[in-house]
Amino acid sequence: MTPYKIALIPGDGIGVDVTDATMQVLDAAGAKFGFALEPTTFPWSCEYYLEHGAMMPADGIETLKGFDAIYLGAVGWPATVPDAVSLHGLLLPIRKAFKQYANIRPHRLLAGVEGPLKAEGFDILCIRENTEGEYSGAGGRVHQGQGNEVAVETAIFTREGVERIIRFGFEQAMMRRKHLTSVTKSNAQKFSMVFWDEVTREVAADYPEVTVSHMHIDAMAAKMVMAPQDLDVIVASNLFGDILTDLGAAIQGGLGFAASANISPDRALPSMFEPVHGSAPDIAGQDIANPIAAIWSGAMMLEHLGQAEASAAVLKALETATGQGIGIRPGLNSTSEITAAILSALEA
Ligand code: GGG
Repeated sequence: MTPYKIALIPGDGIGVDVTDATMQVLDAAGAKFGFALEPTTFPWSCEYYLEHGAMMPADGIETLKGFDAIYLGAVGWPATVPDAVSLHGLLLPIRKAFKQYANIRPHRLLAGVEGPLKAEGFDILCIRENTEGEYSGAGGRVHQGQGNEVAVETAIFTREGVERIIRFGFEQAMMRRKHLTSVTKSNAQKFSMVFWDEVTREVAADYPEVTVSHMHIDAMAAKMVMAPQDLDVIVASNLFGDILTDLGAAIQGGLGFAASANISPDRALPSMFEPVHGSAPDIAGQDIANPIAAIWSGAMMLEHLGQAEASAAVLKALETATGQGIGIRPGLNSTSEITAAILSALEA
């Protein structure tokens, strides 16, 4: 069988540690299920930026076009490169160029993990709009450094962009418990978010089996803490989804457990898989980062590549390890111990 061509971007900090762990597990899954991954590693990162003045080469997007999928560790090294530069120089352009408009982030408790709320039975799928909205990069600053300085950042919501993410959310809800909550702030943001609500109602007409709720972001934050078990699929804008998924990660035990997929429904374009967490420079290279979120993201990549059985086996191995108490709390096990436990469960 032809190997899957994977563009590997370990990035910065613990991105490198968890990418290495993930590839060990995915390679083992390939050996077990009869497929191979052919990774090509790209050193695009803050270190690359310091050397070349850009997070990736000018033809970086063109280079990624020929791959079946992209796997990314983490980006950011704020001591040397401002976060806005690293994010807008690598992650966001890739999401936009390949129309990876659906950022899927699953939140649930893995076996053996309690999380701070002990929210047993909570199982949320957050669908975050990934290519426009508040992260469009439209805006500017004038009179910089002066008393009359002005900064403007425009959130862009297009009918195409809103409609397709809402529809994506409904499709996911149809495969789950058939409940969708659309998150806005349409009482305060009277143009974009009212528009979002209108489009949600239009799309909902095509999915009569799905129960729809509308919530404001502040109320949703409270709801996720008070009664996360009541939620199924959440659809939110780029910024709101980014914030809510860190909250979801906290409820599931921490950012070390939060996986994500940036999906381009256009199969001719590569989708990108990455843990939700950042590069955590303070713990980089010390063999202490939790690789679970990264490996779970790798399992999502296998599923996207059509290797559903292997994907399920990786997730099962992951939960066998956590069920045995491995990696369930920060500092309990090293990166290599957690990876070894997952590998041994997978190979059993
Ligand atoms: N592994 C993901 C990563 O490096 N995240 C850094 C970050 O700040 N991401 C913001 C975003 O996902 O939009």
